[in-house]
Amino acid sequence: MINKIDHLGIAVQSLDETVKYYEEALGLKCEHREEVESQKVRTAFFTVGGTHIELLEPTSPESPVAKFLEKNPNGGIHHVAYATDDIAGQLAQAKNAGVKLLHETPIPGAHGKQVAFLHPKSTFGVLTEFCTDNH
Ligand code: CMX
Repeated sequence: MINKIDHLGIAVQSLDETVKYYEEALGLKCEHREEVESQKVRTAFFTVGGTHIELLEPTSPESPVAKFLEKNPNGGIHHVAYATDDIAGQLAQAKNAGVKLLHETPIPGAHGKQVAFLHPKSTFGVLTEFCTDNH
């Protein structure tokens, strides 16, 4: 079962510049920064209600986010992440429905969460993440 939208991932060219915008223009507070080695990104998190905004800056040209920014140089919404207590069950349900999985089993993400992605070509254009519900 999906419990809630955990976060929206937003690709950015500069974490520092974008954090400044979220803090100064929107009045939100950056609560957490973390580099996620496995995904080659630096992240910054904000909380809005029970949901988070995750800013993503690539740390390498091989990062999936670097490729996204090549195509979308202004940045933008990169993925929607759903919190669940059962990633394996959600992946199985999606696979049975004919969706292409990017991960057959979860991998480590930010905040010590396990994460797994569905290919945007089989989710009507939205890169979709399942993540554990522990934050
Ligand atoms: N949202 C929607 N569509 C996207 C997309 C995104 N974020 N990223 C790529 N696409 C589209 C491209 O525009 C392209 O479409 P066209 O063929 O119409 O041009 C197509 O997907 C490309 O597909 P591909 O060649 O199979 O894949 P890419 O090499 O471009 O990589 C993807 C795309 C989604 C497979 C890759 O980014 C990936 O594996 N992502 C999962 C992991 C991830 O994104 N990690 C970063 C965040 C980690 C975190 O939150 O900590």
